[in-house]
Amino acid sequence: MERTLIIIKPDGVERNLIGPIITRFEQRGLKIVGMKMLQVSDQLARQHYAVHEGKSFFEPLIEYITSAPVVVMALEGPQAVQAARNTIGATKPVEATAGSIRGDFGMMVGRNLVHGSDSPENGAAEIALWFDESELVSYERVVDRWILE
Ligand code: DAT
Ligand code: MG
Repeated sequence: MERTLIIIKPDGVERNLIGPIITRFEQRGLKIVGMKMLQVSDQLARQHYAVHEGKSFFEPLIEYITSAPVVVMALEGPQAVQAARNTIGATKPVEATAGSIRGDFGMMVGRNLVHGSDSPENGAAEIALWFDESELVSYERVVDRWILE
């Protein structure tokens, strides 16, 4: 089963959107297998966004993600990465489809509310970066037979 790392970024937390954002993923049928709130360190932020190092938006991005607490989740499901990214919407909120999180709640790329891993490999790597194995759970949901065929 595929896993993806979701981050509710500082604007999502500060704007009281933790609940509405989690609801989108829960309603979709993705299973939460890890969840916590933390203040991101400068070091963790730079590790997480290492692929963007050197780009013009890198330093503002580090400042943004470390500016207030975040909520991180590990979500599981078939094609969890793609499902979550569709629920999140396009990187630039003005280009995100209405009905997606960014399309419904966002205006600007530097305040786009949520992170989602972009491949199954990065999903696994990002979950390993943000979570200790002991913080992840494995459980059966009774409703799964009504969500997964
Ligand atoms: P995504 O978060 O949709 O996976 P990404 O991995 O390309 O997007 O970039 C990571 C974050 O960096 C993104 O959520 C917001 C910021 N960012 C990306 N492209 C940007 C740009 N052209 N200008 C400003 N910020 C940008
Ligand atoms: Mg990305």
